[in-house]
Amino acid sequence: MIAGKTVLAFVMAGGEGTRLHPLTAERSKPAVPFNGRHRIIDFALSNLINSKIYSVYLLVQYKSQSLIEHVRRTWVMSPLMPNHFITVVPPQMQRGPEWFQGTADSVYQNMHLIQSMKPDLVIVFGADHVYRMDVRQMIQFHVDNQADATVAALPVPLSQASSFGILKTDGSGRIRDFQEKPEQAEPMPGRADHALASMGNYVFSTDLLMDSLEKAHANGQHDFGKHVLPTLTDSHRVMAYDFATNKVPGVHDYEEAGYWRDVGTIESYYDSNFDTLGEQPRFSMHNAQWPIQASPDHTEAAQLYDATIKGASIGAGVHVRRAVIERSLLRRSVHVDSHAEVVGSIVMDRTHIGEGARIRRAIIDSDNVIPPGMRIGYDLEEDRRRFHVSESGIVVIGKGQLRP
Ligand code: ADQ
Repeated sequence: MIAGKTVLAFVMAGGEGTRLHPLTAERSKPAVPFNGRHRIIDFALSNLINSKIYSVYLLVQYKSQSLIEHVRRTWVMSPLMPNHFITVVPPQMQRGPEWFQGTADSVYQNMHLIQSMKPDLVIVFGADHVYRMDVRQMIQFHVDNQADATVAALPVPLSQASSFGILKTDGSGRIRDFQEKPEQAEPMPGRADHALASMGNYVFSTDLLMDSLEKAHANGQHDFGKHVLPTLTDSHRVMAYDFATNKVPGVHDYEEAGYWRDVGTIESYYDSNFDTLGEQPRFSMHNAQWPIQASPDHTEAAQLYDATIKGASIGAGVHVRRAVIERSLLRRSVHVDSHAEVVGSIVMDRTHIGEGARIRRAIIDSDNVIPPGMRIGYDLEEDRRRFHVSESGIVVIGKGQLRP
């Protein structure tokens, strides 16, 4: 029970993540590794579990194998508690021959799960964001305001508004207008350079959700942001929950208040990883009172020999010999040979960096072997011919793209 209500959670983890290519070439966006040991999905799931919301269906679709394996390893609930589960739900064509056609359709196709549990409230959360949130506070807000639906919201710079659902609220916080990714968003009252954006996290009263999903389906509509929410704001009490009011314990003063990032592009993914580095990071991965769980790992400790390490995150099983690692994140079992240099880069599991290689401003996915002496990030023209290079010049090497 949260705020006196029974709650069922759906986490929509089926996103294709095309803008994160090639990191999403073999896995869905929520399964993309983040920081030293995590995957992006771990934020949404940790927030729910830390909020004592234990009945969770995880809706998966595209390239879900690695996500399913990660959830099986990391997110096992006690078999003794029948209402405590994180269950992966692939499309089962329960309502016709089609895959999930969009976010609303993914829940529509699983309405039988709502009918069998009969919760008071259904919460529907995205799986693609880096943040800490006490979800109970949002549910309490929904109940206190006698809302039919509640959308978590925060201001974003106007220049980014076309990537989000943009809300207009009245003085009481009730949403009067919802536009999904408008070309030209109107600024918020009192903040000329910002618009109020949906975080893609919703609380619904159960009856309204079921009714809206049936109607949307009958009209050939499949998306919460494009279809369901814009049609509800006139007829129902849909409230905006101000994420800035959400308080999570254990956050340090130096961290950015209300940190939340949609890590949907290579740039935002790269920046958000680096936000976790430093003596006073913008977003600390260390918070004993609100932990972000990662998969249990029995890899041996890292071993560093005559290495120069400046501001880095070093995962278990990493071996560095007489090399320089600067402002970088090395995930599990990365090997760096003598005289190599890794600067401003993210290097994922089991990648081997050969002797004398020099890597700058790159993301190297798992299972690559970088040949001795190779330069990456120094000549972007050359890098473009062999690798993916993002708009701002971050070189991305896909999983296992370089093998001997
Ligand atoms: P987007 O992030 O563009 O906008 P979308 O790509 O639909 O929306 O993804 C939302 C969530 O649903 C993600 O976690 C994704 O993995 C998942 N998802 C997408 N398609 C799915 C499918 N077919 N089956 C299952 N899961 C699926 C949304 C909202 C905006 C809001 C932003 C905030 O539509 O209004 O501003 O999120 O980032």
